[in-house]
Amino acid sequence: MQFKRISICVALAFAPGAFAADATEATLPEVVVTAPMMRQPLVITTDPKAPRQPVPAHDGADYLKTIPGFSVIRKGGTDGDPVLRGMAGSRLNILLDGEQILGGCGNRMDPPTAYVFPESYDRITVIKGPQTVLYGPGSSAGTVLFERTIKRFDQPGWKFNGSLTAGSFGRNDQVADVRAGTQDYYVQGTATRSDSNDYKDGDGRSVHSAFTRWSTSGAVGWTPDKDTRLELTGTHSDGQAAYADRSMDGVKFARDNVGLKFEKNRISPLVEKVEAQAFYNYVDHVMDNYSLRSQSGMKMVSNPDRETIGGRAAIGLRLAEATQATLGVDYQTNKHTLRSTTNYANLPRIEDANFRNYGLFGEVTHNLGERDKLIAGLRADNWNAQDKRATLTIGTGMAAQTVANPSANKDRSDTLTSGFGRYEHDLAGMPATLYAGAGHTERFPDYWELISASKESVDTLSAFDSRPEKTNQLDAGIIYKNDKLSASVSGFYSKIDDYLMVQSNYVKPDLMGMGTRTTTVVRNVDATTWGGEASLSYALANVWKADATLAYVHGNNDTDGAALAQLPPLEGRLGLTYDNKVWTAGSLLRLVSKQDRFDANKGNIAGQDIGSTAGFGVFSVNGAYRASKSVQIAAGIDNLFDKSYAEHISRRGSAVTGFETTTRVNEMGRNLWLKANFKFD
Ligand SMILES: [Cu+2]
Repeated sequence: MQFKRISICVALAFAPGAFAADATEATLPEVVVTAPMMRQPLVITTDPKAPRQPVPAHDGADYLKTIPGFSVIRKGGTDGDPVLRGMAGSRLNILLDGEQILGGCGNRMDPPTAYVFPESYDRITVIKGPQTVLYGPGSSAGTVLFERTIKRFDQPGWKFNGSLTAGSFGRNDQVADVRAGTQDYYVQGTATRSDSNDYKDGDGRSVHSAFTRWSTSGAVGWTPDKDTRLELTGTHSDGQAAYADRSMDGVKFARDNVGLKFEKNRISPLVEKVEAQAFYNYVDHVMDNYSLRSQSGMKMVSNPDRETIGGRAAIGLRLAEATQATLGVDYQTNKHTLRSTTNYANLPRIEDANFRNYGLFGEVTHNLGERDKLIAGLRADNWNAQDKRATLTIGTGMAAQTVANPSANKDRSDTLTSGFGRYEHDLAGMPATLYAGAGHTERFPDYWELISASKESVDTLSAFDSRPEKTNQLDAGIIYKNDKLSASVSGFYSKIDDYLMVQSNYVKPDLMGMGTRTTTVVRNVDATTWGGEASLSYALANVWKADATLAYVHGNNDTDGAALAQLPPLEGRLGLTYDNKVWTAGSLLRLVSKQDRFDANKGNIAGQDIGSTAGFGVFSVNGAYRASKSVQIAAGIDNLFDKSYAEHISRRGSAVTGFETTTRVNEMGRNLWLKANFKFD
């Protein structure tokens, strides 16, 4: 049964089949308005090269938005923070070809997705919930994998994949990906560039949001036989981006990367696979208040950097006919430095923190007969973090004071455990799978929760002693697929102990002990969340297809007796597509409900609640033409009725000279785009 085979193959979940399939499919993909249906429990994959509506910024976060359950905290035109089921930051593990990358910006201009150029990958995989332990520590909300698919060349050959995009507000993107090889060797070169001017919201107000981003990457590989691969990769990328939510812009987002990967399949009946990889990621970020905007007040500039080094080794074992296991170790260390003032280039970089983690993990899949399956995993992480800040800056501007850091040179270590178990059952006589699982994740606080922007704890001037966050989550759902109808429902219920909440405008005694001041603190609170996503796709006739999706999350901050902050409201999407294999036409209606469950000034490392928001609806249309096997042209009008709106969780608008200040950073008004995809071999 085809359905079952697919689900087994992913449950083996060993860096989903790097050799399994090629990105090149028979036909060019249709316009994605909502990500493809979940085909295996908790796993969704989507093609980053396919045209998408609304046209995404060329960064990782905007691409995830087409997957129900995801939302993005908007800051400007690009580099928003992705959020899954209301969970942001390091609750979502984001891996680039298996590598971790951590941003440099203390004010979160650069989530990991800011260093993702989606079209240089072949697939995006999302695994919802704490239901795998294979991809690094702490991923309590989910895991996102941006990956290339490398296929050994049967005979000498080459392939080209590319795209050109043009759109409103000066949007223009160019992407080229060339692969060539023989049976034994291959090379790949990829270049992307994406550029946009400031966009306008539905009321015609300009939003300070222009960006330019580019990337180049290369790979050389050795494939001496069909089961062995050794690959060396390198990436250099950079960009600049205007921010509408703060007083500075990002003028440099340089990334340098080197990776080495080895994998060997089918070693013996017992050893199905061995894989090992090592990587180096370096991020050099500069932000200032004068390069991309008219400066107001004092000149400010800051230049943080971060080096992240890591590795992973895993072995896939066929323990018995029905039992497969993956065992492995992973390692990650990162060091962050910061230097400021306009003279920064001549100053030494001063380390403010470093982190190190060793992980040990094992995951087992056991088939119980034809229709039932058990999957379970366990992981242990040994963490260490050092606070290298001698002093802290309390207050801003004229009120800023430098004080001794109470946690200067403190060192903390924790051993954390995570695990999950899941049961999957294929119904008899029906193309449906039911699943239910329980997971536990312990997440070490990240740089933004312990160190950055001088965050304090309630009692002291440093948040360095914040406790790890513990998530206990139940996940359950159903997947159904027959000729005409595909449907899936995934629900969750989560109890989070010591949820790491970031609270701004927190009132504390001032340093003299005479009055009060406000600051940003990190608090461990207890929280409960529940919700889920549902998707439905129905083929009305050969050429017509209707889609509907729904996503909802409800959360309580149990400690404060309030709504949990930064939760997106109920959202639904309705799509209708006509596709005769040559021409396609589609429409998308996105309906978002009001959100009056909020808790002002509370949230996460990327954003805090502002207030309630009204509901809105956005209607978009698209069309595409497959000119040949190699060329596809797609076009769309997003936000056809020029609705002016902001997402509930988006950041507060900041006063930028020459721009109107809005409550939140507004989304794009009506915009047109045209994208051509090319594929030759
Ligand atoms: Cu920054």
